[in-house]
Amino acid sequence: MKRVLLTGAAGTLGSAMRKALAGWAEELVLSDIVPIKDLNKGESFVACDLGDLESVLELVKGCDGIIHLGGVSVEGTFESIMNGNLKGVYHIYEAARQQGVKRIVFASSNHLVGFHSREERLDDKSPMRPDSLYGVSKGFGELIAQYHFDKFGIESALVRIGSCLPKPVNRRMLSTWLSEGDLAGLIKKVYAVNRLGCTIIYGASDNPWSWWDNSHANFIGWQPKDSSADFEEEVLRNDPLLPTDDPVLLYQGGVFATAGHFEDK
Ligand code: NAI
Ligand code: 15L
Repeated sequence: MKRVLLTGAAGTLGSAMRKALAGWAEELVLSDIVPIKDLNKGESFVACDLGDLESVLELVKGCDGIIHLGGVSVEGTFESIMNGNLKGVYHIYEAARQQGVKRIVFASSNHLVGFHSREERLDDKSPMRPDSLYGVSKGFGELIAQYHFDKFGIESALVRIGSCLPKPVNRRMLSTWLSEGDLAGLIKKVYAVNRLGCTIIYGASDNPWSWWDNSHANFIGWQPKDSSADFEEEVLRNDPLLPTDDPVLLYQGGVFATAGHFEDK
């Protein structure tokens, strides 16, 4: 890879991916609305609001790949989600189309399917059941990606990330955890595979209690190396058992599914 754009580079996953992908591309173009000053060799920074098309068109110029992590990452007002996630993802794909970028990693989310029961095992054919406006925005992003593949041949990995952090910290994450190393490994595979298409991938490590089946995406050759099993004892000790009738246990999205409508707060 010569020049790869990393949006949301000042955020939690952006910061983790900067470290994990160091040296992978000749140049990693970091972008965010929050400034980044501690640039390493091979990194540059461009401040950009994803809601502004002209700035995004300029940002994407000369890139041969995009890792799109930027935007609102939890539930919020429709206004904030519209700018960061709806306009943001459209602008990224429109810029890719105009500037000739052929492959994108889109950080989708498990909250796009968060209203499925924890009893279900999901794959790429499972219906979208968003648990929040945030989840809805990820569905919009996936459809924008599909449209750009069908009409313009721009390939995407639609990574429905579970919970990506250094280690799982509650019982739910024994199912949803994705290690930062496994996410970086997936990104590398996505850019190495000959033909990607527009493929949904559940972003989870090799967790014994996973709710998700990625066998449709085996052709990418991604095999997560980490497992929440290594943290099971610690998690079970620190996260008290809830009463079995607590509704938060019903849904894969957890509190995103049981919370009220954000705008009512
Ligand atoms: P984060 O909130 O830490 O980072 C998001 C970054 O996007 C922030 O630095 C923020 O300044 C930037 N941003 C927000 N609005 C923007 C705008 N209008 N223009 C430019 N930049 C803007 O989120 P995190 O945890 O790093 O997640 C990264 C991506 O992965 C997000 O798209 C999130 O939805 C997705 N994701 C993350 C999961 C996780 O476990 N961390 C799970 C599922 C999905
Ligand atoms: C997400 O989509 C969020 O970005 C992250 O903050 C976590 O809440 C994660 O899902 C999760 O479900 O654990």
